[in-house]
Amino acid sequence: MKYPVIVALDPPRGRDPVTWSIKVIDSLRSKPAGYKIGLPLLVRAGTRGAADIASVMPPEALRVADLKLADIGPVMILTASAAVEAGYTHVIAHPFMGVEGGLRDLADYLRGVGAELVLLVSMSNPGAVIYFDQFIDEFVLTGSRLGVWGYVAPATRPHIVRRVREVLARSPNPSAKIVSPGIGAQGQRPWAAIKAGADYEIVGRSVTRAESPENALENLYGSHAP
Ligand code: BMP
Repeated sequence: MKYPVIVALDPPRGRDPVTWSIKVIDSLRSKPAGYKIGLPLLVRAGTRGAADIASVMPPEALRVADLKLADIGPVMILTASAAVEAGYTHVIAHPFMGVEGGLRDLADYLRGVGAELVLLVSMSNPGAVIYFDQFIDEFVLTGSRLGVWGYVAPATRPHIVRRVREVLARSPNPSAKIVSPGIGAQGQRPWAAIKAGADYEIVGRSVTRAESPENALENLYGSHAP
């Protein structure tokens, strides 16, 4: 890993999602810490396509399935298991369904197969202040009870990242990870979330849609050291 970045593979419309993703990964190789796929890729490429994409990622890369799960436990397991079987190591879920009959089932399933749960505690869009931001502490404490690997918190509002880090510091697992989207295309500068306490920044379009994703990543991260 050269940069603490997870690259979001959201293929543009009109491009073959698998070919496009493999080209991005070929350009970036091990420079980012990992790669993230989500519904824009899965609904078009299916789990077979997602598996082909996972198979070209460097072995040490974090392979994040951004499913943003929000359902009853057994149904979340059906979805998460498809991503795990396709080679993904980390699964993102919403927290607001709660633990009983929801997140506990998912956490137990993922632990059993050696995969990791990541909870979304707030989002990078401005509207997230209305609901998500009201429950940051509760969401982090929920994750802490479940022993989650980490949390998604918005790079666009660094005070939320700082708050998650503060709550984690008093929790049983202070070294849980924070991953932060919102760099580049959504307006935030590289390293802003890392400086606020995140472990990884999520970057999509400003890297993946460049002529050379490698040069774009270097231009974003190499020239603005923290
Ligand atoms: P981009 O850098 O192109 O804006 O991509 C950001 C990525 O992070 C997208 O895959 C998006 O789904 C995801 N994301 C986000 O932008 N904000 C959030 O709060 C949570 C996300 O998962």
